[in-house]
Amino acid sequence: MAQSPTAQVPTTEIDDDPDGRARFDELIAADSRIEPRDWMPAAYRKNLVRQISQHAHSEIIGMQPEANWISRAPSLKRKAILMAKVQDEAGHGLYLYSAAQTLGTPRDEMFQALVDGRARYSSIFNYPTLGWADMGAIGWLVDGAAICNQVPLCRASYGPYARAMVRICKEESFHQRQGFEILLELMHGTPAQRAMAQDAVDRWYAPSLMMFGPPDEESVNSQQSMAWNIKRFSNDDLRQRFVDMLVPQAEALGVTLPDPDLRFDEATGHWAYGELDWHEFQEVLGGRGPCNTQRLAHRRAAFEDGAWVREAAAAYARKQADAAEQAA
Ligand code: FAQ
Repeated sequence: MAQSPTAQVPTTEIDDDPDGRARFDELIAADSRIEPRDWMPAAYRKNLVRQISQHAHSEIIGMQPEANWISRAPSLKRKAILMAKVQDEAGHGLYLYSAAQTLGTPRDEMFQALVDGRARYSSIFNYPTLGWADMGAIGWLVDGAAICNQVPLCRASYGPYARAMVRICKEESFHQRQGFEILLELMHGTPAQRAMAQDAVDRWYAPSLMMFGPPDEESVNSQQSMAWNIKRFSNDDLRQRFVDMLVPQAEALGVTLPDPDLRFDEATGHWAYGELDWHEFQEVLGGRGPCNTQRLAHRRAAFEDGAWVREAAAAYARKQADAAEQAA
C-alpha cells in the first residue's frame, strides 16, 4: 500500500532533548496542543499510536455487526440510513489512521497488526447482531457510549487526534439518535416488536458499559494518559456519566435496563449500578468472545481480496512518477 509522506517521521525519539522536553512540558501544562512537527517524548508518541490505532481498528471492525443487517433492513429508508452509518464508520477509521500516521507509523503496519490478530479493537464488536432491533440498541447504546467517551477526546492534547474527534463526534450524535428512534418506533409497535427491542437492550447494555475499559484500579494506561491530557476522565467516571445519561432515556423509551441493582444514590447524586462481568470482558479481550474469530476472518478476507486494488494503485502511481520524471 502506498504510504503518505508522514510515514517517514522517525518512530524513535532522542529522548534527551532538554529544550524539546521543556517546550513539550510547557505546552502540556498550558493545556495547549502538540502538533506533529513538535518534539515529543517517545512514550507519548507510542501511547498515542496505541490508542488511536486501536480506535481506528474499532471503527473498521465495528462496520461488520451492522453491515450484517443492511440487506435485511425493514424499509428503503432504514436501509439508506444504515448504509450511510456504516460508511461513516469507515470514514472515522480513515481519519484516525491518518491521525496515527502523523506520528510516523505507516498505515499498512497498523493494518497488518489488525489482520494478524496482534492489535486490539473494542470488545463490543465481538457480539452478534441477532435481529433488526440490534441496530437500534447499537445506535442508542454503542454509539451513545462512544460519544460519552469521545467528546472529551476532542480536547486531547495531540492536535490531529483532537481535530479528527470533532467531526467523528458530530456523526456519532446522529448515529445515536437514529438508534434511539429505531427503538422508539419498535416500542410503539406490537407486543412482539416491544419484546424484540427489550431483548436487544438486554444483550447490549452490559457490553456497552464495558466499552469504557476496565475499572480504574486495573486501568494501566489511564494515569499517564490523563497526565498528558490525552484522556480527560477515568474509565469509571465516564461509565458513571453514561449510566446517568441512560436512565432517563430508557424511561422515555419504555425499556428496562437489565440491572436489578440499579438505584439512585441520594448521597452521590448518581445511579449506582451492579457489578459487571469482568471475566467475560477479559475473555473477549483474549480473543474468546462470541464473534472474535469471525470478525478477524472477515477482515482478513477483505484485506486479501483488496490486494489487487492496492497493487493496481501502486503500479499506477509508479507509472505517473516515471512519466513525470521523463517529462522533466
Ligand atoms: N475493548 O489501561 P486501559 C465506536 C484495553 S469506537 C478492547 O484502561 P486506555 C464507534 C486497552 O486498550 C469504540 N480493549 O486503556 C462505533 C488496554 O490495552 P493495551 C472504540 C480494551 O487506553 C460505534 C487495556 O485494555 N473507542 O464505538 C477495552 O487507557 C458503532 C487496559 O485498559 C475508542 O477506542 C475495550 N472495551 O482506555 C463504530 C475510544 N477497554 O493497549 C461502529 C478511544 C480497554 O494496554 C459502530 N479509546 N481495553 O494493550 C479510549 O478512550 C481508551 O483507549 C479506552 C481504554 C477507554 C477504550
